Amino acid sequence: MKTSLMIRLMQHVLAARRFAVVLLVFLFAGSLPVSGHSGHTDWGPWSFDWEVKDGAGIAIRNVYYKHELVIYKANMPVIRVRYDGNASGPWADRIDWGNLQNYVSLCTSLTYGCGTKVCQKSYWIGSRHWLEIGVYATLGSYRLYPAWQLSEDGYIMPRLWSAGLQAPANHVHHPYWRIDFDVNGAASDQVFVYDSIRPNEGWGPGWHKYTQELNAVKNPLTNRRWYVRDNPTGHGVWIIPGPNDGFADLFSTKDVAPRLYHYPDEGVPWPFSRTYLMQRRTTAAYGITPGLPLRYNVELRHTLRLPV
Ligand SMILES: [Cu+2]
Repeated sequence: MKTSLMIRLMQHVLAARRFAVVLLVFLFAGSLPVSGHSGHTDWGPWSFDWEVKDGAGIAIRNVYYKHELVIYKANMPVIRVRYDGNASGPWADRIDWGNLQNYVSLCTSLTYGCGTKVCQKSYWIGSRHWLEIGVYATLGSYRLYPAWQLSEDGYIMPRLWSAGLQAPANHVHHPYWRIDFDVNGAASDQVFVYDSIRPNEGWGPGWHKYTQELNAVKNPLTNRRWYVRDNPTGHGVWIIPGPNDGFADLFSTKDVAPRLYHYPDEGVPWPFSRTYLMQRRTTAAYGITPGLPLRYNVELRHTLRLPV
């Protein structure tokens, strides 16, 4: 079973004037602590650090696309799991270095190996060239493979494959990705949402600018998607739900949650319990923000196959 969120890097989509690109990236691309659980990758137009830290699976950090900073940090701090009838759990699964198995020996098309537990490989799917960085973890009865796929033409796909049963019942895995966008640096980032039925509010048909922290859900009927952009340059990142990402439910009521950067929350592992979701900080207007952490949730449903 797998699930995905597609993020498309794109330039200048919204009605915005183009200014000279002022790169602020060097202010924010601080050096990474050196340990065996981290490294650096240059591949095609991409340059990023990676790390296994804070129970958040495989993270990418200081992500540059064509020499422009787009993401300060992106990881998967938790996978919440709910079993039908509470047959087991609920669980809040976190993947740390100790969960990782020696996967690299199984890693085919190996292009950039990283020690024994982090696999990087590149391959073509049709005419698109991809780099994938992933780790293979075991937690209880689960086998999990979280990965990031980055394409030469600007897609990032956070992925999670999983197998295994903790209890003989249908259940849903909810992976949460936490993405701290710093498009062209941390200053002046904005978040927009698109719905096909929204009248023009001045940003082009369908677009609405978020002016406070909020929680949102996906809506395929209106082709809902999000766009994080750097206001001065208009450069930005699309957040496009994948076709099999599922829907929010009573256990997991939010799909997308833009938040102001708040170091005490961002610099530590996932601080929440199995049943408590997201942050309840007071809302604040943002036009100019120091970074924009955004959380994205999908539902990965595992249904038992009935004996025949
Ligand atoms: Cu499962």
